[in-house]
Amino acid sequence: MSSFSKDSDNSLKSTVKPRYLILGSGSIGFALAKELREINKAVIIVDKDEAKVETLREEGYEAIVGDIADPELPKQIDLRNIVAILFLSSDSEVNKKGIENFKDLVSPDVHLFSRASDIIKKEEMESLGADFVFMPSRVVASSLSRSLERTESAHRGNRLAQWLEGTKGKKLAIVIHDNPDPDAISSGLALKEIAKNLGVEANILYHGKIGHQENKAFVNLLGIDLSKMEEHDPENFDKMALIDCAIPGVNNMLPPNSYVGIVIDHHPPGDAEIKAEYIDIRPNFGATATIMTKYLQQLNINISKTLATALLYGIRTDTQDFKRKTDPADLSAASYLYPLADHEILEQLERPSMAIETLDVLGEAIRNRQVIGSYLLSNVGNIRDRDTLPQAADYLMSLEGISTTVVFGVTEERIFISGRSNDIRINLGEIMRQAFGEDAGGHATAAGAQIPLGVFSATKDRQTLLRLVNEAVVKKFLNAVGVEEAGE
Ligand SMILES: [Mn+2]
Repeated sequence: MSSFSKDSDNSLKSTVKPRYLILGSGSIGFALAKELREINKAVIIVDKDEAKVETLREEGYEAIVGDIADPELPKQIDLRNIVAILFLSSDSEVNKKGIENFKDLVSPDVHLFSRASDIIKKEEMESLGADFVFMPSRVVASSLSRSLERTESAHRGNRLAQWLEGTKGKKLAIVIHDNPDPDAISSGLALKEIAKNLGVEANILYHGKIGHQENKAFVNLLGIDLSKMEEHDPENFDKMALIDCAIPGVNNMLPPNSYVGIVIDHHPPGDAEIKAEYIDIRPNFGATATIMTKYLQQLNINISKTLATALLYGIRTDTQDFKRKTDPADLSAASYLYPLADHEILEQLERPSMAIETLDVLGEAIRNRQVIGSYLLSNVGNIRDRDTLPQAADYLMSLEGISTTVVFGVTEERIFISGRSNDIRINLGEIMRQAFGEDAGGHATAAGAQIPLGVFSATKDRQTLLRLVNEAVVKKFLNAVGVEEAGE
């Protein structure tokens, strides 16, 4: 502490400040130096043009006259604390020489950035040791395409808003594809929200089934309001929107020649002619929910937790968690939705199969319960996931008059037993050990055991095996707690 005075501490800081060495102060080099200085980075600029160097110095830059290709150049520069060297000459050969001159004189932690005129030069620079090589034409092109996308997206937002404003006071049918998935459902929900913001009342209509358990859970957990097409004739609406599908009668129940107001979809349209007043099809996107998220952003519409969760789940399922047909737009939409979403619900949706098995096991446990005094024992039969047992044992504790529960089931090799108790007279862990041997244990209020099926392996059919297991477990447990089994 005492070895640094305030002054020496300051000077330490200034020498430690990382510096960027810019070689070549053409339009790119100078623009970059300016940007780096704006974000408070230290830069040193080298250029062979003396007048230019003079001007740079007048503007307060640290600048040196030098030739990038000159092998003596590195010796003229203080290379301490250099974090990156940027070779920015428009002449690729000059940059290559520069890379060769500097590469062995600086630590491998120093990043070497270089400008190349074409892909061949880029590869040559990379093999010379450049860490990052860019081609100005490509950088400009990709920046332009991003700007274009932004402008387009603003334009589309305006067009959709205009269309909806023209529909104000009327009723809109939002038709999503048959047997809708989370992408279709969440996209329909988003359009409904946008419409509501612009004074248009809408219903989401579908035909078929909300099939998978996951999709049912999705609709239920988020409380999404959908109507069956059979119950709401689309003919009774003033306008119609097709979402996550594009052609009347194709993957939806609309009559083939229906007049459509809006189509928003991400499926490649193929050869079919799409007819609608407003069409937005973006086949490069992984999900229609991504397109809808863009609209919500563009139109500055408040995204509720439910809507954000739905759209995020829609994007994730349609892109299979960004593993299939994913566009950067899908990722940016997802990252926009992420902080707005309900992660507890998303987590529940991610483990639906287990939740459903838990329900099945719970159902079995309730059906097969055997109550002896305040003890409840239940054999749930075959199980795949042993974690469902403690959940069932927990749940059954809420039944009236029950102070101890024991739920057991059988996998291919073992009997698993799980118990809960709030009976202060017994220590369930002890009882389990007494009843089922050393592979048992736990606490006074929560315990478990497992028994290899070896003992029963001679049993031919599964039904008989389950019956024998049941008899043995119930008997052993009741013996351990000192209760006579009634009626045996
Ligand atoms: Mn889709």
